[in-house]
Amino acid sequence: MKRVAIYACTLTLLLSVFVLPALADQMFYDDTIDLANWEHQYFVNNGGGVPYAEFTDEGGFGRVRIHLGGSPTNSYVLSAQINTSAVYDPITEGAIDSIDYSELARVWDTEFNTYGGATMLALEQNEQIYATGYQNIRETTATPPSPWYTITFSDLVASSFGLVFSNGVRDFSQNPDFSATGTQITFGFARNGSHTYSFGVDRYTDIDNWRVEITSTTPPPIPEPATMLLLGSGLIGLAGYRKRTRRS
Ligand SMILES: [Ca+2]
Repeated sequence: MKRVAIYACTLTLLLSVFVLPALADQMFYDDTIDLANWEHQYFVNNGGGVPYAEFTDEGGFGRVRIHLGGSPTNSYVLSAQINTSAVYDPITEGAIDSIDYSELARVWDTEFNTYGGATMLALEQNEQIYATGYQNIRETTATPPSPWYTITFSDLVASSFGLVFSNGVRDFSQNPDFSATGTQITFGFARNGSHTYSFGVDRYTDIDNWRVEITSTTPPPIPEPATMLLLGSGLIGLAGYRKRTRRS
């Protein structure tokens, strides 16, 4: 019985020290891409034609259509999709130390021998969109539709995100506020594409299993009651055990 008791107390102590602070971490996940949870906006830069983007529900996954305009100037579109249920509040949940992101992505259709589209992690803070650098979704040699690829971004910090201007350009000298005084952050993803052709084209890329993992090791200034209770009961339990062993 004594051995069981000391194990229980030690386990409780370990839990209070190592497990509970990790509760500050947060994970957002969407494996159906239900559009009811997503807001969509896009940013374009083009002197000819009318570029735009669409976000559609394909039954269990999502599809972003980017329509690029024709000449005379280079056409660029950044399409931002924000998951309105993926809200992180640094004030109550702690400063963000780093973010890992992954998604399943494929190119459904594209023109000629291009990448078809690129993806990035995006977020909204103070009604501004920020996005990371991009990763192309496929090799140019593959004929679409491509297989589903797992795309990952690791150890992202505030400076990994640049403010998105109305023409889709990202400014990496302006970053979101990940500190413990930062306002609410809503996560999503972005797609972009560009071309210099004299005619309009459509590029379609699909997304599934959207996943954002937030690490916030900065502990809140006041320990949560659950932590105090666990730590307290662990210490009291160990003290009690010591007393009893001394007597015997
Ligand atoms: Ca799915």
